[in-house]
Amino acid sequence: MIRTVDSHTGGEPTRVVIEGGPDLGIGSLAERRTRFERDHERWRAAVVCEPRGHDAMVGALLLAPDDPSALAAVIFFNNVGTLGMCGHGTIGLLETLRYLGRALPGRHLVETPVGIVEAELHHDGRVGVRNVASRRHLADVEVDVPGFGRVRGDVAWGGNWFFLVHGARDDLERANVARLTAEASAIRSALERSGVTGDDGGVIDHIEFVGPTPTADARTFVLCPGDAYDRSPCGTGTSATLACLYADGKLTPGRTWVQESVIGSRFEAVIDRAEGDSVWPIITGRAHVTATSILLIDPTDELGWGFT
Ligand code: PYC
Repeated sequence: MIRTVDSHTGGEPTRVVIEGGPDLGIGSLAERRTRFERDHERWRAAVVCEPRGHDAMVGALLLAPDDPSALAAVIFFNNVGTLGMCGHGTIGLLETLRYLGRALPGRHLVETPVGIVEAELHHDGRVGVRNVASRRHLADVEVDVPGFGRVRGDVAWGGNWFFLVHGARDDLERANVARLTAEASAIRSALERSGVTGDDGGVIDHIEFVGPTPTADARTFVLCPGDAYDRSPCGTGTSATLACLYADGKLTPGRTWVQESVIGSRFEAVIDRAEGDSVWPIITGRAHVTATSILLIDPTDELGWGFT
């Protein structure tokens, strides 16, 4: 029996596991994430994949924090593996903990495998997440993408590795999701073939198109590692955008940046601090609880451990 609370943040779902998760032993959260990836693949798929979930579902395994002053520790996961950090998921987690009576308005520390983030739960329900240090690693990288020609973009870290494509060829509209998905997926494969990685050797598994819109500073389409697109403006992707804008001298600390998703939901973002190449963004959005559930795994169900 696995107890969960579902929410969505700007349309992107988060399923927080509050009871019934695997025993990951002791150690740092990064070590516990490695154990989770090595030993609990089936459990991950059972929680987020069909028939209980779907490709866009992001899970959040709630764990005891190492630091007793932190509110929680969390490992985010999706249809194909784990994530370093997740902005929309952290907003969903805080709303879930508020709903459960476990978080009051104010500032809370949340441990993630890539560092501690600070989440401020506002009285009106908005949540501001001060993300891990974000930075641009490579500017103007050119890759040959079969079927799409030469594509240029920046490689940046926002808690996950992103490739931010310069100049989207399609409008960033829902009607174009299939084409945007095909192009982003081809770009990700091309980057992998060309050996372009993050500065820690990390796979660039998120692809982001950024384009203009009359209703915000930018509109984005983000393809996540398992080929689902982010319905929200993507918190870690927005952080990567801010890092690139800062590196180009186009955004200074303190100025609000509004980023819109391909379905029109919005995050407000601001660079709270900058030092050297790094910026510490605060991403603010709102989540809503949609369900509380007990997930059951029938041992006689051949598809009960999930499928994609
Ligand atoms: O909001 O950071 C985010 C995120 C990552 C993957 C899906 N959402």
